[in-house]
Parts: sequence; structure tokens; C-alpha cells
Amino acid sequence: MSEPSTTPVLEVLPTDEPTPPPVKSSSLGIIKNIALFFIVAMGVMMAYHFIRILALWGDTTQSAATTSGPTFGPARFTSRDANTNIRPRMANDRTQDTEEVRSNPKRRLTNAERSYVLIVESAVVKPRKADGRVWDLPPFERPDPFVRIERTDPLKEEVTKLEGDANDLKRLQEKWKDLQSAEDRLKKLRTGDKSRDFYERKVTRLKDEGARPLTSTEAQKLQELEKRIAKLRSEYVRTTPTVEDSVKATFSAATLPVDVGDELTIEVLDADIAVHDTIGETRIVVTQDLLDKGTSELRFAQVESLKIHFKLKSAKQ
Ligand SMILES: [Ca+2]
Repeated sequence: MSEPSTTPVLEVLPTDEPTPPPVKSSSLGIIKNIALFFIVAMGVMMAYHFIRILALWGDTTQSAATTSGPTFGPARFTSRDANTNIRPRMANDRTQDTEEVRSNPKRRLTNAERSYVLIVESAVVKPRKADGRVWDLPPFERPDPFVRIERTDPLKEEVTKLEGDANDLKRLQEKWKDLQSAEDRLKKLRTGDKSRDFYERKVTRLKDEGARPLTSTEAQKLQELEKRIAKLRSEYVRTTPTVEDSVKATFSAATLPVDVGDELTIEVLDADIAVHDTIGETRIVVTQDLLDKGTSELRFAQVESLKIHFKLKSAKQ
């Protein structure tokens, strides 16, 4: 509770005074400290409530006053709306969308309802990793960059669940393959071969663990799961093509539909055979300012420059 903050006060003050006169003043000191403690505690509580009230007040005034969803920074309200009429058409309908989504978490802004597309224009990558090593084995020391954009999206939870189901089936499939190859191996080994024992034990273990082929229903289910996972994931994850062996890559690739309030994780990766190296990763929240600016240049980790562009969808899209 509040103990950690109180103990130092109670203990330190008396010991700091080298020769406190006995009984009387020490009991006076304790009373003082207790009083001080209550004053501080009340102060903290009052500050806490004050901040909460401020926050609530901010929330209500914002949702009542703004005309375009969540905002980050006051800059955009006055000047732009007054000076230019860049985008009056979206001001209201998109706000309704975002407001509706916020008040009803089940209602998700669909990609079709998002008004912009995030174009990844180009990337400049530092020639070496943060630890000073080159990206790839010589003579191809330069990275093979591509960019992955992921929007924070409730769909991910569903995908994770489906992936769990798919992985169970895949594990079963793997186990069956292992059993078959162990049995094959055993057939080829002569009696008395030293490694027979190893494979015999392996076969017994896999059989004990229930290794069996997938039923046709299971095989079909796995196929459907994988299709569905890929489809759902493409709703909130997109990657650019890979540019091979280059520290200056031009993509000009359309990725995700986006809109105000979207939180995006942007990763620049070096394509590799097994595991892709992360060149840099950053997170942005899409604001009206960013959308209005159109093009932005980001710089993070080993990414010297990443140019992105928010393109307004054409009216019919
Ligand atoms: Ca590579």
C-alpha cells in the first residue's frame, strides 16, 4: 500500500538530527511525522483525483468537439480547416465510423472503409548491423530489404487461435512423418547394426505418442485453416516485395489501407533463408496531420531513411 513512501520519512528524519533531546521532542517528532504523512497522503489523493477529472473532461470535450476522430496534437483544427478545404467529405463520415468502433468494440473499421492506402516508397539502410557486422555473407554483404507493415487489429486474436488449431494438426502430421522415416530407416539397417536400438526406441516412442496419419477430414480442415489464416492476416499485415543486395531500395508498393487512429508497426527486414534479420522496427499512430502531410520520412535503428506516403483512395475504391 502506501508503506514504501512513508517509511523513509519516518525513519530518516529522526536519525538525521544528531542529538535529539530525549523523550519529549522525540514524541513530538513522531506526531509531526504522522501529521506530515497525512498531509502528503491527502495531497497525493487530491492530485490523483484532479488528474482523473482532467482526463475525463478531456475525453468528453474531445469526442464532443472534434470533427475527425482521435487526434494527436492540436495543430490541425484551426489552421487547416480554415485555410484549405482539403478533405471535407471525410470529416464526418469517418468520425462516425471511428466513434462507432470505439463505442462498440465488435464493430471494426473495415479496410474498405479506411480512406487511405499506405505506400512504402523507399528505404535507405545503414551498410552494417548495429554490432558492426555486415548484413550478409560476402560477396553479397548488403541486405535484401523488404518492409512489413502490421496494423494493431483485433483480428490478430482470432488468427492466433486459428494458428493454434492449425499447429496441433501440423504437429500430428510431423509426428506421422517422423514415424514413417524411422520405420524406413529401420528396414534398411541390418540385424545387429548398432543404431537399430536407437530407431527401435524412436518408433516405440512415436507410436506411444499416438503418431498416425491425418484423417481426410483433418487434412481438409488444416487446408481450410491455412487459407483462412492467410486471408485474415492479409487484412492487417502487408509486406513489400524484397529488393536484393541493396542499401537503397525503392519499393513504391501499396500496403495497408489505413485511417486516423490506426497503430502501425513498421519493420524493415533483411530477407534471409531461415530467419529474417530486423534492420529496424518502429511504431506509429496514424494522425490527421500525417495523412495531410502525405509523405513522411522515418528514421529508426539501422534504417537511415524510410519514405512512406499516405495516399487518399479514389472515391470509388
Ligand atoms: Ca539477406
